[in-house]
Amino acid sequence: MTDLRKLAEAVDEAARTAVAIPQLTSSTPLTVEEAYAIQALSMARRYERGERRVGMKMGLTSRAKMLQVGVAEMVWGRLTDAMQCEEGGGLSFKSYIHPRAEPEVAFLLRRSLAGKVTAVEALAAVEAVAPAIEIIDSRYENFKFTWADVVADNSSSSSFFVGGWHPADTDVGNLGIVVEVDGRPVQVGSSAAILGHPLRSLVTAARLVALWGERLEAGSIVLAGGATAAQPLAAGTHVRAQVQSLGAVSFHVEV
Ligand code: OOG
Ligand code: MG
Repeated sequence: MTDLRKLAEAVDEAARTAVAIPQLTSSTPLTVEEAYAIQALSMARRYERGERRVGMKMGLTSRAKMLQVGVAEMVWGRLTDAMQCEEGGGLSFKSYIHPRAEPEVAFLLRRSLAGKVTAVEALAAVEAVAPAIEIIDSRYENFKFTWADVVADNSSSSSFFVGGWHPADTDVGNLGIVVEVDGRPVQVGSSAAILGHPLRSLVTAARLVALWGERLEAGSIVLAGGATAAQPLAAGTHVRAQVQSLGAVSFHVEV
């Protein structure tokens, strides 16, 4: 029988020490169900170290993202307080393996959500919306993985920045997005790239977590998924994502 606990320890240690590992599936065939069990076990190790769950992230909700990593299925992962970085602050490059930044839309929930919900119900559960940047850092060598591998690895999530919150009725349907590195535009897109509308990602998030007996908690943050391809980071650079109507979110990569 596959020892899921050992595999959870391997991805957790890779994340903790910033040392890449071979894909789990290169030595162990895994179903996506097993992969989500590994993710839960590896995140449990973080909670034991004192981290607190603050939300969830959706991933591979845009074509740009799916094409970049070669996985055509949506994924989700768990966010903890230790993963949230101060907007405008620094990111320690050496704490990551091969970090990338991607522009996202964040939802703050005022009511819990789970299972099959309509877009109207999902919107009614939203307290506020904000521009965000997720730092993804696959724990696998060469940033290469299968669907099961990436799920087991908490869907590559490693850190995130959230900009200023705006009222829930702010339309996030088709907002222009520009990611800049040192003032140069490097990625350009629209929030409509996220399943046609980021709210659809929230609807999907509620459905997917329920399959694993979870719900999106009141007070938690949900990241809708990258709207453009993710930008590889270099030490010493300044990264800024500008989202129309929502403002900017930025950080600098420390050497
Ligand atoms: C997988 C995680 C995808 C997103 O926003 O699409 C993701 C990856 O690209 O490594 O976070
Ligand atoms: Mg993401």
